[in-house]
This record gives sequence, C-alpha cells and structure tokens, in this order.
Amino acid sequence: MIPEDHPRYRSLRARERLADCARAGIVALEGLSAHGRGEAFDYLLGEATTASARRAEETAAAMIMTATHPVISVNGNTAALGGGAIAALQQASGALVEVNLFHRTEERMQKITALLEEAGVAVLQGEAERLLPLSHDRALCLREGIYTADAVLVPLEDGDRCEALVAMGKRVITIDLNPLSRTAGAATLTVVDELTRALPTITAACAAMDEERAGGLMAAHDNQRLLREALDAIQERLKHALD
Ligand code: PTJ
Repeated sequence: MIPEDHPRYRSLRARERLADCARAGIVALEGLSAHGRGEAFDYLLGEATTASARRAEETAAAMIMTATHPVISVNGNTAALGGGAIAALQQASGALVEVNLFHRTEERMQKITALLEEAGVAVLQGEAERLLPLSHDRALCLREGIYTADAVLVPLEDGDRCEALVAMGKRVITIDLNPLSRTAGAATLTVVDELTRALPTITAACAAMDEERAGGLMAAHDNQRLLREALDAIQERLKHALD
C-alpha cells in the first residue's frame, strides 16, 4: 500500500500498476524497462508538461481532428496506464482504436482488448494481416485500421514502425519522453511528455479545436524545433540542478 502523502506517490502508483499488469500478462516484461527509461527522461524534464510539449499536444489534436481516418495504436504499457484516457480521446476525436503489439501473442491481444473495453474503449477487431514492411510482428495490422489510416497516434512507439508508417504517407504522432529516440526523430510530430499527462491534454484540445486553429497549428509545426526545445528544457534543468 503506497501512502498518498509519499513524495513519489504518482510515480510509485504507475510502477505498481505496470507491475500488476505485467503479472496479469497485459504488460510485456520488456515494457517495465521501457517505462524505466521514460521515467528517467521525465525526471530530467521536471515531471511536468513543458510549454513546448503543450504546443505539441495541441498540434496533435489538430492533426487528429483534421484527418479523415485517424487511428490510435495501443500497446501493453499504454493500455495499462491510459485505458480511461484512451476512451476519452476516442470519444472526443472519433478515432478508431487498434491494439498493436511488439511482443505479440494472441493471449496478450485478447487481454489488452478486454482491459480497454472495460475502460470504455471501442476496440477495432478483425483479421490482422502482415501489411507493413517490417520483419517483426508490429507489421500485423488491420486493413480497415492502421493500414488505411491517414493519421496514427502511436504512444511509446518503436522507431522501425514509425519510419514505415511515415514512409506510407501517414501523419505519425508519437508520445515519447525520450527526445533522442529514433521514434522521436522519425515521427511527423513528437509529444515529449508523459503518457498520462499528454493524453488528457490532447483530448481537451480535440474538444476545443476548430478548423482555423488547426490550420494555424499545423502550418507552424516544426518537429525538429519541438525536439530541440525538449533538449533545451533538460539542459536548463541540469544547469540549475544544484542551485
Ligand atoms: O506492449 P508491446 O508488446 O507492444 O511492447 C511495448 C514496449 C513499450 C515494450 C515496446 O514498444 C518498446 O520496447 O518500446 P521502446 O522501444 O522501449 O520505446 C518506448 C519509449 O517510450 C522509450 O523511448 C521511453 O522513453 C518512452 N516511454 C516509456 N514510458 C513512457 C514513455 N513515454 C511517455 N510516457 C511514458 N509513460
């Protein structure tokens, strides 16, 4: 039992949730190390949404709301930490939700689908086909989902699939705390923020989005600048770490 007044309460609760979900076969064991890497970057960012990340989240909403076939791709970590937030984003945006796993087993696919449905998500289902040019199982996706999408939100993505989706002409929006990752560099838009902070902000921005604002945000978008601003925020924190 983690006491609510513990200074690291939020972080400890997230770890506990991921560990519980790993024991239940929802989160891959590798997902725990992926989370640890994310935590380290979040520490460096001050565990808060920077102004630049907020702009990225608003731009993400613009890209989703102006797409004709937006899809949210969900893996084990995202389902464990953000099931309810995915349901809210789906409701605000009308995006389809598809489960897509790196460490894919039929059992995990079913468990993650059940967890998402319990959280209120309508999960797209069907016969997955090997439709992406990748040697691993993230190539498996639904023809009427990720394959047809013109915008894909892929939280905690791996670089290969991100590059493949961009090469297919899709807008690829990722949420990744590591501004130096291959994914961060390859995506159309990288939200350098923690998943559970980023998703509700994107949802709120979707609900408030109009065509003119969306056009302005997308015209001003520069992903390299967003990544540089994230690194600047880290450098600034380090400069004053011992003040
Ligand atoms: O459920 P599966 O089988 O699809 O596997 C999922 C994992 C996460 C194991 C898989 O996609 C993977 O190995 O991911 P990577 O390549 O380790 O990338 C995960 C990225 O997400 C890393 O750059 C982390 O810094 C970042 N990250 C981890 N936790 C969070 C995060 N970013 C935002 N919010 C988080 N909570």
